[in-house]
Amino acid sequence: MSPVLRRFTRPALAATVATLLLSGAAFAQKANYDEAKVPKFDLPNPLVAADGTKIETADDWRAKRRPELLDLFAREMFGKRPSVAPEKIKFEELTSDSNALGGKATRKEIRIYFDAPNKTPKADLLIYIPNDRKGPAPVFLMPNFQGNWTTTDDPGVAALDVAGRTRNANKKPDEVRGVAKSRWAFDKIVSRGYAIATVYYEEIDPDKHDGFKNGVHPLFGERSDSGDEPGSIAAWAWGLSRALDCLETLPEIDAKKAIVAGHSRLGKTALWAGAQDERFAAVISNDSGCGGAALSRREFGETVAIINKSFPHWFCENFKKYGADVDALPFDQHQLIALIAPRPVYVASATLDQWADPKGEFLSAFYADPVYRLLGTDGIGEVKEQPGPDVSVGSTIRYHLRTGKHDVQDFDWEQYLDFADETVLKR
Ligand code: GTR
Repeated sequence: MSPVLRRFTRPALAATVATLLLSGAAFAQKANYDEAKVPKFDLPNPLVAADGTKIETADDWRAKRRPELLDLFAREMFGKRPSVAPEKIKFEELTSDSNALGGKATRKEIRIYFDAPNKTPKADLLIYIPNDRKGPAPVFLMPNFQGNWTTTDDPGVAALDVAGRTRNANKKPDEVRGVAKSRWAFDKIVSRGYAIATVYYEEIDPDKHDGFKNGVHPLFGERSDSGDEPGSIAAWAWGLSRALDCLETLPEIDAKKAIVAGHSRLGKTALWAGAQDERFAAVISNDSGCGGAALSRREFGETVAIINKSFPHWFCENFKKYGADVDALPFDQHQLIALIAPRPVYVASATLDQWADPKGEFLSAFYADPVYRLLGTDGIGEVKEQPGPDVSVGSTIRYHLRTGKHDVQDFDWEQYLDFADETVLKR
């Protein structure tokens, strides 16, 4: 008997064996942080179609491989793309103040109704638009975790008692005003000529598993047992596209230069939103990890088995079967990045965020490169390996590994602003 097994008492051992039998994925549920234990794997080739055809031209990619991959990610991971009759979506400007951020910006709050006749569900978009601009401003769209009023001390932003919220649920909304402001470099962004729009993700869909009865899910119609009904990430991504619809209505905003960004679970969301909705001019994944930029087959840090167990509502049912066998996935996350091509994409990691597998995040960016090249860009440029901390590398595909924890910090924003200047603005 191995020393590990000997440590169990008999009943505990029986219980463990039962758990292992119940879940083939149980072995994978302890996170590995040892590079030497990363399994050997072959990555699916983004430029070979499911029927074995080589994808050799940009037209082949567009006509055959891109739709096929989008469909596979929808069917096997995020769930199919939700839809709601466009006439149900309405926008209402609630506030507008041209003297925000010490006079540098105009602040707007716009309510998005997802089912206008019923006034609910709805989500408020908070926007800061630079006052010093020559024309419509390019814009970052980035969802937030705790409410628009937590991103800033600005007392002009409404604090709302959002139904179904899972964070700070025992606190009055006003008690958490500004708590997340270190992640939101509003001043820096606006001073560089960009607008920034944010929406509280739990207004789109609360982050809990209630059988998809709350948030926007009921609008998507009766759920079948097909296994590809949309999970929460699909719903949040859909909400970001509706936020972009709203930005398109504002003359002060250049919605053709909208960059969708997200941190962590919302980084996964930004990637899926950007992959599907080609109106997004660029995509930023900040520490998105498993189910985002990190390669699933590395099983380093959080794994497909672990994420499906902890967050069963994020992905569709079909994704669950891959926890026990990631090699059976018909794609890996480099192909999610490739679906953004030829549009610029930024993947960022943090040194202390091993749970998100920084190396796996880099490798996804790296292995998306052939698609970017096929589509006529310079992809990741001359980069051949993951860089050390605190340097931004690449070209149309960019990457950095920030020193520090799982977070969004000023260093990250500085890189994103340079990236936006050098890619989106120059196009
Ligand atoms: C973690 C989860 C990650 C990441 C993170 C977050 O608990 O395991 O996949 O999404 O939450 O969103 O903060």
